[in-house]
Amino acid sequence: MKNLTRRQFGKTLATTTAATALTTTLPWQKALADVGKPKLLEFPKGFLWGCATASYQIEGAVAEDGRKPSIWDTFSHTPGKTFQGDTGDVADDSYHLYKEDIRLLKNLGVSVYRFSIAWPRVFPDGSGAPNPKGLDYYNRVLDELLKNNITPYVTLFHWDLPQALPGGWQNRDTSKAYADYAGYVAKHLSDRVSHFFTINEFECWTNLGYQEGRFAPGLKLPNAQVNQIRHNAVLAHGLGVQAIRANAKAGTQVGLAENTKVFVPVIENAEQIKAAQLAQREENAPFLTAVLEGKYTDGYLQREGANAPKVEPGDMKIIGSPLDFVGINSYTPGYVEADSSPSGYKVVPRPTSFPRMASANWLFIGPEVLYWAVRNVSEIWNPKALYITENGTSSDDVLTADGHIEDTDRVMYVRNHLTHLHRAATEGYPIKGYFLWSLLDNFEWADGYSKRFGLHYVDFKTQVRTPKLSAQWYKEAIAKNAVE
Ligand code: GBH
Repeated sequence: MKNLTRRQFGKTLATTTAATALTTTLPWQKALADVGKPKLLEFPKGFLWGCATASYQIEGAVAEDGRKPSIWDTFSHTPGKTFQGDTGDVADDSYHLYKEDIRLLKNLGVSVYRFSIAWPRVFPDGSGAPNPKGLDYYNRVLDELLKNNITPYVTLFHWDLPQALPGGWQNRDTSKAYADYAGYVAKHLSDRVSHFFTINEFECWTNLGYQEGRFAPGLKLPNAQVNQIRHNAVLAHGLGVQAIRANAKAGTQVGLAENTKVFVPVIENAEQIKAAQLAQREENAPFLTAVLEGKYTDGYLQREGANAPKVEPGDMKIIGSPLDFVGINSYTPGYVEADSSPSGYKVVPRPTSFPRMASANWLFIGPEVLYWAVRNVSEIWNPKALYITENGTSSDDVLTADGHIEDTDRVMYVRNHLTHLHRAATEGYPIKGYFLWSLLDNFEWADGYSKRFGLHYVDFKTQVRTPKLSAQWYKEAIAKNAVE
């Protein structure tokens, strides 16, 4: 009776009569015992499990060892910009507690850790003279990670732009300053760092920082100017790739971490999959598409018309500099369906009833997003390697009287997403690893400390870290290299 298919199981059930003696084990009971066995979804051997964080969200120590302000220091200190005026002045104090944080990583059993370097520690004025004490901190972090057999994956820009740079990202010179900074870091750290991410989430900080004004520097610029900033951003990426290659040890891998909009076909058939991939390319035109193709799509240039960015000769070639891998930050899906418009697709608005995490109104739940992220990007652009560089959820975590955090919602969210990532991994797409956002509760940008994304609960008064249920769950998944 072993290994019944569902159909056979149903038939067996239907033909089992009440006359069967109740003292013997019924066929369906045997079948059920089989059905109930855990089925491990094993990831390919060597799949990399990790966690991610970012400098301004965890470090604190904003005025120590020569660091000068970033635009996030200025913004968070401006009344009314962040939840209850929260700032990153102290955050998780990981600047001092990094050894403890690396112990947490070690205890989880991760093999990789993605963290970011604060540009204003290394070049306090953005350009000009480097500050050796700034890099010293990252040297300490790297040495501690390597001592613990954890491979560092380093992001060079996770939004903390040095305040001193004249004109910020509105100024094309900032792209050049970024490249100098990236080359300098690569030169000094590539003996121990083999993977660099140029820039984290173009779309997020350009839209929210320069168009909607909800992130630093809090501007609400017209679209033509924002498009120019978007262009400066991808140009910085391309110049950064070249500077890293020119300065780093041979074999250093370079990529980016982008929260590309991911489109899930409404029905998994050829026509709808094609529509999802058309949308994937077109709706990400200013960022991932430009970077991976070295051109802006005709559709983007037409849509933007007179507002399209001014492109100087040679820019697009720089922007399209070849990459070693693509990192995707993915939290929530979009849906499209095929239609007869010239684009061939229509973005489907979500019904108001679409489920989302109760902790955040932007966290729509569609775990299949991880499968389609990997598949769409692979089939459109054929990158050499892919990583999920962020995925996770906030949760209304409560510390119980006996010191536990039972974040079953985070466990559910992560498990379901990994189930779909497993599909991509076993279908042969070049997905190499997964970084959970985040190791710790931290400064969640405009939401301050009101949103908790960590596997570890942080008491921001005492800096005590407590592993949540999700940390225990993740640790077990990593040990098994599998989800159930
Ligand atoms: C990532 O952004 C970031 O890389 C990371 O730093 C961050 O902590 C993490 O995700 C979690 O947010 O309610 O309309 O104000 C992901 C994209 C952009 C999603 C900002 C939330 C605010 C939505 N995030 N967005 S809103």
